[in-house]
Order: sequence, then C-alpha cells, then structure tokens
Amino acid sequence: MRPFDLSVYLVLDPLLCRDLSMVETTRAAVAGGVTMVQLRDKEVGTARMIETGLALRAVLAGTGVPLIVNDDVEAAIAIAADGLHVGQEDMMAVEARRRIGPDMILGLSIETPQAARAMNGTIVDYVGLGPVFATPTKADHKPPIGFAGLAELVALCKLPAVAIGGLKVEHAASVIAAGADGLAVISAICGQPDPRAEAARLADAVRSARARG
Ligand code: TZP
Ligand code: MG
Repeated sequence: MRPFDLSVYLVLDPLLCRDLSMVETTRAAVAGGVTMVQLRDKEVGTARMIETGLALRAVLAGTGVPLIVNDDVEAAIAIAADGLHVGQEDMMAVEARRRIGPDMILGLSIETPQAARAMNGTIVDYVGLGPVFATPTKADHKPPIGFAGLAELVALCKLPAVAIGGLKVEHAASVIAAGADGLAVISAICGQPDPRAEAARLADAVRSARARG
C-alpha cells in the first residue's frame, strides 16, 4: 500500500464543481496542497466513473496524491486507483477488502460509536468520521456528531482518521485537537472561485494546528 496523508482530503462533487470540471478542480486543489482526492459521483455508472477516474489519475500522476474511488469497486480496480472508500450502506468492508486485495487503501465511513465498535480495524486503513456538522452537500446524512463526537469516534477507531461534514478552514484547529489527522471537504473547495487558494488555506490551517498542538 502506498503511504497516504489525510491532512486535506478533497472529495469531488460533479455538481458543486460547476464551471470547473472535477479534473480542473483537482489540478488546482493539488497545486494548493490537498493530500488526498476522492472521486465521488452518485449519479453515474461504472463506465463514466472509469472515464473520469482515468483523467484524474493522469492529473495526479507524479504528485504523490492518492486517488480514492467512492463505493464503485469495479471502477476502482479498472483504473488501478490507489484506494476505495465505502460507507456503512455500501459493500461490507470485508467484501470490499476481498475484492480489492491487500494493497489498495481501504477507507470506511463511521457515523456512530456502534459502527466504530463493530468495525474490523485490521482490514481498514483509515476511517472517515462524521458528519461533524449538518451539511446541505449530503442530503441523507446522519445526525451531526460535533467535535466531542468526533473525539469519541477517533478514540474508538484507533486508525488514521479524517473528519467530514460542513468543515471549513476555521475548523481545522478543533478537528486536529479532537485527534483526527485531517479534514475531508467538498464545498470548501468544489465550486469556490479559487480552489487552489482554498486548498492552500486549509493546508496551512492544518499545519499550524499541528504545530500548536
Ligand atoms: N459524508 C458525510 S458529510 C458529507 C459526506 C460525503 C458531505 C461533506 O460535504 P461538505 O460540503 O464538505 O459539507
Ligand atoms: Mg458510499
């Protein structure tokens, strides 16, 4: 498995990316300092995921930034992505690991202490914890957990952890203080007038939060 850094984890959303495509948003965000990129598109099938994924792979080649595919194991394998991210309602983590093999990064969404306790930590490489705040970006999200809930899940999971849900640059210090390794964001980067500058602000905020911690 390739090494990964959860500090600033960009989750792509094709609708929010608007005028800039997901590919152009990624190019800008990586120049600004994002450390992970996830292709997440709930509206399209595997063929389209593969097409976009290959374009993203080309943009990320040589940057050291891993490409993670949300939910679509076939697409993840077809494009030789660096990783796969699954939610609780998606394929079981065990089945996902079986399909992708031992070397691909596997991320799992955890929303409750029950899910954290039920997780098989030996087959998962990192957890996505949240939503920290309510967010219009995900229609059907679970109740927000806040920073106290985030700290509880970090402690239960004992794995590299990235927080998600309504996070902006001003939340970086609290996310790091809760014990997470970084912030996953959609709307803080996708659809922003200057995704590169927003990514740089997030990367700086995480760096200074760590330096202070
Ligand atoms: N999972 C939990 S909240 C969320 C996902 C995919 C959406 C996060 O989007 P935003 O715009 O960063 O709040
Ligand atoms: Mg999913």
